[in-house]
Amino acid sequence: MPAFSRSAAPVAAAAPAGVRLFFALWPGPALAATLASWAAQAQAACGGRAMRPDTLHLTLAFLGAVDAERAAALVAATARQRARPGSITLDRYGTFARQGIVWAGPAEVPPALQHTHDALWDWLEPLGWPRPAQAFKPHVTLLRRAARLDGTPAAPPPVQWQYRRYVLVQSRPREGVAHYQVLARSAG
Ligand code: 2AM
Repeated sequence: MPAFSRSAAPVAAAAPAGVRLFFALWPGPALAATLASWAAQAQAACGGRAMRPDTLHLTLAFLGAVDAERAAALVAATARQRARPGSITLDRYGTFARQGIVWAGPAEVPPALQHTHDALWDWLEPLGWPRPAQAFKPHVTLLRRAARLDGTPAAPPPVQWQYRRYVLVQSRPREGVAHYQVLARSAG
């Protein structure tokens, strides 16, 4: 069965005051379990801290801190947005050296995913969130604070991620560990 994008946490009624938000694709449990095994394999070679299976995701748009009123408006409006459904081939590991991140991602950005990202920013930009200057680099962070980035192993055999919705997520860092709550889902 294909692993459709699905939230790991219940949808909350509204966002509390001053929240840190981002839009993401969220894997279903089967894909999250596969990616967790990738994280364990990568951790054995690179060290660092593996993301918990229920926190694995692919960020489409990071908004940073958002006040309660705008957050509530976003929660309501997200349910009226639509992703362009598509499939992502996760087939490689990459690193962000400065943050000690090891990630999994596609060798090439699928056009439907690029379109979903661009359409999301077409919506967000007029609302006041600046579109990132850098190109979209879709990735699922597997490890943080990895020490041995030059020892990154080859990725396991590719997996397909079929998605049809994205989610608006609140991030609550606690003691250096991210806790995420899905606040809203796009129409599907
Ligand atoms: P990362 O996994 O590459 O660190 C929640 O923090 C999500 O938003 C994570 O996926 C994280 O990406 C991303 N994120 C955090 N800060 C960001 C920033 N300043 N710009 C873009 N994405 C960011």
